Amino acid sequence: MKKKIALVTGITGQDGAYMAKLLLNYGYKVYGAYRRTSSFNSWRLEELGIQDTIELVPFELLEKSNIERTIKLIKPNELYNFAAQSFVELSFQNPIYTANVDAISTLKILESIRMINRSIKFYQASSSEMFGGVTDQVLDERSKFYPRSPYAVAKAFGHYITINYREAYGIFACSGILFNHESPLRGMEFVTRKITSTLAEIKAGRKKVLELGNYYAKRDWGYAGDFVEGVWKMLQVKKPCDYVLATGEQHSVKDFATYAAKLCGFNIAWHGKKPNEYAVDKDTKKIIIKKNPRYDRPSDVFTLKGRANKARKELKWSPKIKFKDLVKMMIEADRKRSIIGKIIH
Ligand code: NDP
Ligand code: GDR
Repeated sequence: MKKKIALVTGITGQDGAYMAKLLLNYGYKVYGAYRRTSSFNSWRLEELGIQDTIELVPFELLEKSNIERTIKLIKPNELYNFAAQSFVELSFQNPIYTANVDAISTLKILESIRMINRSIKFYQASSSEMFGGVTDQVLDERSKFYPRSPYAVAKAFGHYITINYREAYGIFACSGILFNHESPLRGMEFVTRKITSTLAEIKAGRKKVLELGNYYAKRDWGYAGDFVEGVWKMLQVKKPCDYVLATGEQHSVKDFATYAAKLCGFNIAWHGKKPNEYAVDKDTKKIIIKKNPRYDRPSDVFTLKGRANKARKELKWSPKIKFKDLVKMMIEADRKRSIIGKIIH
């Protein structure tokens, strides 16, 4: 039987790498779309051992002609669009760039599919950040959006244009509203990986202190490996639809850091008053976690918790890895890396 062909954008990122691995396991021919820069960022593909089994294709979201050429050349059955400027904090500094990459480029891909081949199935990586300021409820597909960053506003455009191309042109297009998902392959700028990598480096004696912004932000953190399974399932249903993927469990940044410190072998105690609490290592009496307002956002999202009932029912999807196992997995990976002096930046 002819292999199904998948085009995965954002192949050098966390989700692109896990998605590619899953698709290879399911017998797909996988093309990984990466953007050409002066140095190719391949560490995640190497960690998963798939750098030689996927076909890499240069791909720049800002170039419509590049998108069209790639789709014509590869003729994918399924296109997973993970590529994005995905760091919320950076979107406050580069809002126009973020809008171009995260909003307009989604439209460019959809428009290319419309012009070239409407039978290509399309997945758009939407985000729980679109709910943003909605603080009083557990969130699902019916909840209102209240984006609180240029990133979230751009993602809301991507979400709605995906629905519009499905309804207007009959394209099999799904928008996955994914809550935060993490892993040892998470980028260092995101708070979970920043915590696990910095604590590992403090333990190894190469760093002194972990500086964070808003400790009290709460997130529904799941495992990226579980979430890409749900994404794949979205493109296998009969009728395209939008789905929330979430664990339904919520923890604060402070909870994450406290548990990670414990697993890293620190015996910490919190002192001081909100919002400037700090954590002292009781064995060395040194401060190892403290507040730095530099990491506060102009408008933050304080709480996010999702309900993935629709995905559970229709996709038979449920997350397997629990919060504590996720933190453990990330700490263990960063401890290993820091011992051999190879924390990846
Ligand atoms: P990453 O930041 O790890 O990966 C982003 C990818 O996009 C990288 O491969 C990056 O390439 C690529 N990229 C960035 N700009 C461009 C461009 N102009 N042209 C082509 N490629 C580009 O993100 P994640 O893997 O964590 O997330 C995947 C997607 O899911 C993103 O769209 C994100 O917004 C969304 N999302 C993520 C969630 C999460 O918790 N992880 C939750 C909800 C949504 P390079 O390596 O060169 O920088
Ligand atoms: P988020 O993830 O903004 O939810 O976006 P991030 O890990 O960056 O922040 C989560 C929360 O932690 C607070 N925080 C800090 N964040 C960072 N990065 N660094 C710090 O030092 C720090 N201190 C406290 C933040 O203020 C925030 O409230 C992620 C990305 O993957 C998006 O692409 C995705 O869409 C959403 O998750 C769902």
